[in-house]
Amino acid sequence: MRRNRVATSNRLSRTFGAERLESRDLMAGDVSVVKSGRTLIITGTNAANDVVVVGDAVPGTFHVFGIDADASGDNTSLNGGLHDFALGSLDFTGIRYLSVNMKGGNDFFMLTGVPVSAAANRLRDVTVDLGAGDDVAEFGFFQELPGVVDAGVQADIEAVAGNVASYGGVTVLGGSGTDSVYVAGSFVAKNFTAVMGSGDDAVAIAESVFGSINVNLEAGNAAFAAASVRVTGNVKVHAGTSASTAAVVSVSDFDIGGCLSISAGAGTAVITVAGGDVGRSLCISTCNTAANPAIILVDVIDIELATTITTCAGNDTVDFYNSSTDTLVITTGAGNDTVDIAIGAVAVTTNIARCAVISTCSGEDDVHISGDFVDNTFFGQAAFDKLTVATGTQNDCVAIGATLVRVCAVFDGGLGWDNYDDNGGNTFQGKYTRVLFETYVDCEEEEEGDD
Ligand SMILES: [Ca+2]
Ligand SMILES: [Ca+2]
Repeated sequence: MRRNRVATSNRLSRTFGAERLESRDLMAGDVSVVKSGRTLIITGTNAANDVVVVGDAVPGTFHVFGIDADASGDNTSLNGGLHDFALGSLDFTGIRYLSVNMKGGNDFFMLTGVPVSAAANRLRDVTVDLGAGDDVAEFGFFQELPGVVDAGVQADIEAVAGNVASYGGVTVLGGSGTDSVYVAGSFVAKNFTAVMGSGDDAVAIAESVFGSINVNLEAGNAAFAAASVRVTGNVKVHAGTSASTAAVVSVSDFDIGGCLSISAGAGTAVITVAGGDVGRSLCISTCNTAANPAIILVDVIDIELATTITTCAGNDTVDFYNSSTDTLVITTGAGNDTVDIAIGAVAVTTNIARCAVISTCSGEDDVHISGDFVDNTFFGQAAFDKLTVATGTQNDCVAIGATLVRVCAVFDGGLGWDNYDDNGGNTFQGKYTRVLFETYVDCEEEEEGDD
């Protein structure tokens, strides 16, 4: 694929790149691109390599470019020659598998423009090992290309870019370093896997369809964002942070057929799951230490089976808003925790969970459960068949309003000086048990009085 369109606008940078060819050879080495059977094997060097692989309307045909993504002047060469967008790509046919090893250095790899195909020889598995160094990998179609700083190069890539369809799996290995993986406008029939290695890593997924997703951000600060995604099977995200690093995980606007499982390590965790359907179960867990809070928000989610939210030792916040599930188990560990279960802006009874167990362990904890309740008028009740709230040791507060419990309600204040606050609008049918609460007053007023 030769692109004369950009020759004029890119003349300066191309000339510059040509002049730097000798030093580039020394600095960047030379990327090997070979076909072995039906596999395209791309092997970088331990220097910074920038490679763009573009599919074709003809399934199995791929065009490989060596570019200069960071405008550093060291245009990556392929098989000993320059193949940037002005000079033209290295072309291959009959390819069904991509195997990429970028090795060390701060590398840039992009796969784009692999159209959906019904042909027998359409693209299957893709494996990209980014190796050591601070790397960027991109799959699909982007309005703006993360990691590409040269406007001319960006325009060249955009001119050939398109959605990516893989009928196998896509695997990315980040290795050490600060790595970023972006997926947009992509279809991955089987599993998308990212194992990001040490360093501060980020994985961002948008406007894409997957068989399943399995992301392990491993050590270092961890960021995962998925928006507008549809997944047939399970989504599993693990941010294995240490006590000195943080995890930020956001999943929004989604339809997941299987389980959504998010786990974070010992560090600070901010986990948001908003707007979507989970076909099976939702599981969120953190192992945060006492100094690190976990902040968890579940908002406008329909979970078919169980929801399990577990936090550890920090002062944690768990908000479960406008969502429904069969079984809801929220367990916050030690620390002063707040659990808020609420619905808003509804005029009907909303089933939050058939069975809910809220347990806050030690620490001075607050548990609030309410329907749509404003100024002594309740518009809708938050409904449960069975509801158990146990606040563990130390002085806790349980506040309930606009809530219907049909079968069995149990409130256990545990040891400590605990408050139970009835905000009105509650209906407790069947069995009702309230034990180990010393006072029945407005919790917030009581807390202010303590100050
Ligand atoms: Ca490299
Ligand atoms: Ca890396």
